[in-house]
Amino acid sequence: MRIPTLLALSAASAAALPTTDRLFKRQAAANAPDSFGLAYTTAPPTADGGAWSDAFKRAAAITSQMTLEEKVHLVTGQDGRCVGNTGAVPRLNIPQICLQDGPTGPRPVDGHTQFPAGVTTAATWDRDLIYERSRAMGQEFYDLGIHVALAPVTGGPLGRAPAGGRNWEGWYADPYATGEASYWSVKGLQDAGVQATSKHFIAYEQDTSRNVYINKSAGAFPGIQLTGQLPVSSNLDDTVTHETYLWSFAEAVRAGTSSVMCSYNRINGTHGCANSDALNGLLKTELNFQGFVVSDWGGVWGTQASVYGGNDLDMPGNGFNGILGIFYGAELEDLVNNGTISESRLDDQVNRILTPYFASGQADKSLPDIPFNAGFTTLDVEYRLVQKPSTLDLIRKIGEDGAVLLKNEGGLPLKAPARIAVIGNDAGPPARGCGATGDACPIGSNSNGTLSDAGGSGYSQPLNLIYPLMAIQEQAAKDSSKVSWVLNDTDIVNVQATAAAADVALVFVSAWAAEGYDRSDLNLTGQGDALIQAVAAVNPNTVVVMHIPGPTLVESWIDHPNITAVIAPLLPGEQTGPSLVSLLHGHVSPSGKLPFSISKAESDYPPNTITAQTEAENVSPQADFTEGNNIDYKWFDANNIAPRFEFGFGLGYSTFEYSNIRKNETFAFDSLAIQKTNEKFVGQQDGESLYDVLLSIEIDVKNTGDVVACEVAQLYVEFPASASQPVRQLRGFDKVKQAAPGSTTTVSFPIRRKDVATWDVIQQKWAIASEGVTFHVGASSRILPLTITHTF
Ligand SMILES: *[C@@H]1O[C@H](CO)[C@@H](O)[C@H](O)[C@H]1NC(C)=O
Ligand SMILES: *[C@@H]1O[C@H](CO)[C@@H](O)[C@H](O)[C@H]1NC(C)=O
Ligand SMILES: *[C@@H]1O[C@H](CO)[C@@H](O)[C@H](O)[C@H]1NC(C)=O
Ligand SMILES: *[C@@H]1O[C@H](CO)[C@@H](O)[C@H](O)[C@H]1NC(C)=O
Ligand SMILES: *[C@@H]1O[C@H](CO)[C@@H](O)[C@H](O)[C@H]1NC(C)=O
Ligand SMILES: *[C@@H]1O[C@H](CO)[C@@H](O)[C@H](O)[C@H]1NC(C)=O
Ligand SMILES: *[C@@H]1O[C@H](CO)[C@@H](O)[C@H](O)[C@H]1NC(C)=O
Ligand SMILES: CC(=O)N[C@H]1CO[C@H](CO)[C@@H](O)[C@@H]1O
Repeated sequence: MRIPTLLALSAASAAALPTTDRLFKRQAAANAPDSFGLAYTTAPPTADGGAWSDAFKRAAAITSQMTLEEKVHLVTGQDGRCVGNTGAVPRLNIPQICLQDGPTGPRPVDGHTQFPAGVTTAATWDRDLIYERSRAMGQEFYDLGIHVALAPVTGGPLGRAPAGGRNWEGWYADPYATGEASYWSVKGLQDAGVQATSKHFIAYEQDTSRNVYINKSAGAFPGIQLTGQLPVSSNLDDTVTHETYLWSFAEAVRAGTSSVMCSYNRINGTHGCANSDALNGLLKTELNFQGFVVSDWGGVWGTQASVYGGNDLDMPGNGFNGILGIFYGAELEDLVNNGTISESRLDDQVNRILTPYFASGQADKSLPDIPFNAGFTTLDVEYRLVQKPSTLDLIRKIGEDGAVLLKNEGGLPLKAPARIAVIGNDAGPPARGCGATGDACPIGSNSNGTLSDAGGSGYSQPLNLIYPLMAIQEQAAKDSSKVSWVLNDTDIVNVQATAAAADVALVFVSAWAAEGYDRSDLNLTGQGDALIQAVAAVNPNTVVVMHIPGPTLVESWIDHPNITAVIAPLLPGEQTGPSLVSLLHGHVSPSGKLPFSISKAESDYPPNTITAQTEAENVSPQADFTEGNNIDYKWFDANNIAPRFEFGFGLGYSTFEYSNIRKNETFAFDSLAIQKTNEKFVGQQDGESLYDVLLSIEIDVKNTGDVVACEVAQLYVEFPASASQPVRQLRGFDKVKQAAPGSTTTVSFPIRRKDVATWDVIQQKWAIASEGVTFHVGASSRILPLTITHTF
């Protein structure tokens, strides 16, 4: 299916429509394909900002005192000590606002934490841990003097492409669950006093051909190839935009995110950072976003287009030697002076940057100074201890609760073995160390030790990487067990000799991923499969540990009778060793569940989710989202494909029984919105919100095993066939924590209007399923023993 070519309205005829029509008539007033989005000349200006009304007044009072030059300076990236810096206005006490990577912790500097990646945190399915991780991370950003954390990833990518290079930075291959994580991760960062950046808006689902703007006459950017190819265009219809890709950003706005980063990809042919439909329409009008849009670094391709299109802050602008394009600046000043861009639009840009700055409290209590220089040519890394001892406990717990036990035929927990063999490079220390100045731990290859985090701007240096072998030896010393190891994956002779002589062989494998490209396949990296097979051939108690960033094929060995357990801690951060040992030895029962599906073959996922063409083949590559809403498990359900391990699946050392599904029809107004969106629904009355809770579905979960354990209960909604929706869609989850053997816990899933609504393209509103829905509840997307129907 190709997206039909759109009728482009001229700016003049678009301006003739009343504001709301203009902003919602996307079919008509869309951005012309392969052009900049010039359809709207004004973004809806910031209003009182809901929760930010005082901050907005302070911002507006400052903005009104600024000269044109000062305003332009502020919205244009400047050289400075951070990866991104706004222009300061010292006369009015406005400092350079510092923006710094990234989603697994601040970088680069020594003394902070390498947190578990988003994907591992997602696998805990624990909103409290999602919040606590961001809160602790936010404190580290704050203590390093960073105003704006370039985190979290809130659904771009969402995980449409199983091989996506950056999926691990985000959460679940599902909009609802990613929405929950977006909300709690934004809130956690901001409660620590740092401003959050929700990214990447929108439909940023592949790194192949993301094609950053490079000023060819200014020089070359290290590692980025010069190309004349435009960024890939994500082409998706209105329904899929709302029901799948916008959902998690709505939750980020509800949590009060300070900023949203627009994406490198084009959307329906128009650059993400110049896309008026997306930024002015969806984000600033429909979601009522009151903060600032910041371009991804090199995401701006033209000043006028991007300011019209709804981007507020150009990054890195004059930073990085101007190589990623110096837009805004003098050109913006000219455009305002000659009336092409109204000064009120520029005022709005400034207000949008200053309002969350005031709201965050950062103007009233200056931050610690910044102990690094992350500029383009210099990288001065200093040591400032910002890691708290309690953060190590927290990330160890996330590592424990986010590891997914995929297979267990008696291999785990370990039964006080006398001799343990540890096999594989992924168990050991990185050969080149964990340098602070580069991303040496790891970058470019995963064959340099254990994979605790993946690569790119989402990578964060560990303070102390406690790798698996180290932690296993520490435990073995207490147990008087013998540990032998071979960390060379290709030294099969020694691998087999060592594995054969042990009571249990722990074989460590990984799959590498990094920003800037996508995985070339879904296989383990290097010799992973061969290594596992070599070990399993000689040891009847082989336990596989997988450090993986997303879907990874296990078919060539998963049914091997000598493989007695398989556990996937994903990317657990710097406490990777201790958290794994807790699970191996049964100090804690595993309770992680997959935030994506693992298939039997790569071809089982939706086809063509990575558009890969050279510049010669196609200067304007297109990614048509033909699978619609059916990403990940919804595709397997719709096409009756049996996955190897389904979305939401994970084992533990105990067992749980689900029973007694019932409704609790107590209504509750939305109590979570820090900023309210403008999302509308059919039949809406004054005072009602799309996020009001209509009823709750309750169930009982009993621990029927022998050990204290946690269990993630999940709720999926099935719409009537007439709604043309995915077979089942996740709309609730809850983690039963520390359930004692024999105990029963009541789980309650609140159902909001949006959870049982579909997007009505004609009315441009959500429509609650009037024919009613069926709720399915259970332990995974395919283990759903309980059902109940409800009519609204
Ligand atoms: C893309 O274009 C389609 C077709 O006109 C439209 O319905 C949809 O809302 C657009 N998506 C975005 C994100 O602008
Ligand atoms: C590109 O670089 C040239 C040479 O340094 C400079 O004159 C020009 O302004 C730059 N253009 C942009 C958009 O950065
Ligand atoms: C306004 O200024 C811009 C930037 O210098 C220039 O490209 C454009 O042609 C000018 N427009 C008018 C109407 O003067
Ligand atoms: C790993 O083992 C292979 C096969 O024995 C050998 O050729 C290679 O040199 C070893 N690598 C290292 C780093 O020792
Ligand atoms: C990935 O693994 C499968 C199954 O082991 C194998 O058939 C396939 O050739 C591998 N693909 C690549 C690109 O190595
Ligand atoms: C399992 O391990 C034993 C060694 O204990 C070996 O003899 C046997 O061949 C292995 N099984 C398979 C299927 O490789
Ligand atoms: C129904 O839900 C309300 C609100 O959460 C709660 O106060 C009440 O106890 C619940 N009733 C039953 C019977 O569980
Ligand atoms: C021992 C080992 O595998 N070293 C690798 C570490 O990473 C570098 C760079 O990617 C490779 O060249 C080495 O072979």
